[in-house]
Amino acid sequence: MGEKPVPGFVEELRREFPQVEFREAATPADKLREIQDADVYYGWIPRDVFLAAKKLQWVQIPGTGIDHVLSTVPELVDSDVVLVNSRGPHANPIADHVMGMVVALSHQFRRLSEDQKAHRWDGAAYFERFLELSGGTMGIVALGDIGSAVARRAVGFGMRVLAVDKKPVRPPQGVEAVWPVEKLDDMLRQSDWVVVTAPYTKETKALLDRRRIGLMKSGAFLIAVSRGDIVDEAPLVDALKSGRLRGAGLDVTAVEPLPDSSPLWDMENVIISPHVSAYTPGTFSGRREIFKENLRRALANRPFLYVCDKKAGF
Ligand code: OXD
Repeated sequence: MGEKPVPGFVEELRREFPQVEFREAATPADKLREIQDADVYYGWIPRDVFLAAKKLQWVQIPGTGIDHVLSTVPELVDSDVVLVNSRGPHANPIADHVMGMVVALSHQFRRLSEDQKAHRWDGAAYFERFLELSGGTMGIVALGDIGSAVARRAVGFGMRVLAVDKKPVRPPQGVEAVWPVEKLDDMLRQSDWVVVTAPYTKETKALLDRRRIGLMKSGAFLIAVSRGDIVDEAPLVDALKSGRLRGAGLDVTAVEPLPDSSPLWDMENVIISPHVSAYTPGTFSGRREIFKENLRRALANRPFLYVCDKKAGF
């Protein structure tokens, strides 16, 4: 969800859109002042700023998940203000991160890295310890832009790919089936790898609860890259501790930063990354390009890219 200040972006916008007036608002006071007569807001809009707006027509957030902005600015949902996200450029890097975790877990990169630190060359310790991905089944929870990018990669690795999605989706090339969410239990029973890419909404809150984690195949892995609250962490920890689940890759956790007291930090079969899976230069520049494209579209009265369904929450 992070965004870093980009020196020169406002000047770039001014050069490219001389007919538009841009105001940079860095501090909370600047934002409250400048929003009064602004038509557009680019960034993570705070509630008091949204409420102070008089003419606001659209807000573009420089990220994918809209759960945070909808929960902190509930008035946005029923307003006429259009909410746009910047999801496109996130999909490929997040999918790369997923496959990185999959390979790192199946080939024990954490343990290899410990050996490297200790200058230990012990090939025999790894006899028959790695897992082949080809022939395994990956089940993807939500086949949106990110889920589809993961699916393409998993198909390339020779995996059987299943998915569930809230909307009817025609299975992309190589994907065996895209089921409605009602068939999630079946998908969990069949998957060696479960990858959570769904947005966080009322319906996905703790979707992977104790019962569903209990349905996962013995020896399966779980990867989560969208929102931590979709997975109930206590049963996940239990399943990982008992060895029923073989491992997990978590770029997102229920509480972020993951509290120091969480047992997940010290589990050898868990890889944690601090909600950074999308952080390539292309993601950051891509977000800004989408904003520019939407400005062009607004000026030409054409439909925006990546309009969100505020009621559905994604
Ligand atoms: C997002 C994120 O953009 O999780 O939603 O980073």
